[in-house]
Amino acid sequence: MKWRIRMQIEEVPLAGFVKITNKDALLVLDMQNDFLPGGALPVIDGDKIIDGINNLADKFHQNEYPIIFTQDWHPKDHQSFASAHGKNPYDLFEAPGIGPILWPDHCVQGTHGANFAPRIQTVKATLILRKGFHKTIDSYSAFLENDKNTETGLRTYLEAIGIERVFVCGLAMDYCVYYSAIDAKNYGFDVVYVLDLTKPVNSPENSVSNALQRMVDQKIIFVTSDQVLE
Ligand code: VGL
Ligand code: ZN
Repeated sequence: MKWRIRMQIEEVPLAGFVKITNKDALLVLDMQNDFLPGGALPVIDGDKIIDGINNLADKFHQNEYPIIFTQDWHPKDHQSFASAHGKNPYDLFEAPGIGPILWPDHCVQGTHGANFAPRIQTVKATLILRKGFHKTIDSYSAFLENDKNTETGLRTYLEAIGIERVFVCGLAMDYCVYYSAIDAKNYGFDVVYVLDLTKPVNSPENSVSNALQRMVDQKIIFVTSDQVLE
């Protein structure tokens, strides 16, 4: 049998202390009711990172550095939903702009599940960016939709306000946070992935180790939130 050693969370190399400057922005992915325990697409322990994200956001907010919150924002018949294909949530499925798995109906525009978790302090946001609103294209990344062609505008926004480095956190570790980190790096930003302020979906098998390995390969920097200094 062919196998390879896969990256585990405990094996990710941490960079040590990093000091934030006015060239930094904080990007918080999809801290919405549907991604928390009890929601439609629950991420285990997703609620455990709320306080840490609020504290990290404080460090940016106190210095008037930009904070971007994203909001997954699907039409009710979105093609990433298993229900749109007569299939089961988490079934493997590949189509242009959709996949590698199908999701439960989640973050439908205007529903409670799409609202931000009550305790997450979006009041500190300088920008709230919605994504995933094209019916036939999913958007894991805050920068680029899954057709790998349609930009959200975040890249241009960050460039326009002089940002050179992006700190990423939120939900989920192996989807929206991961794809946002990769795209930010591809667009020429330095990326700091805040490892303790994210939790994974963990499906399909190895989604976490594959994501971590690729980010390490792409020279994305990893820290824990206690290593982020004002
Ligand atoms: C996400 C799956 C589907 C995420 C969004 O926020 O990571 N994952 N939609
Ligand atoms: Zn979604």
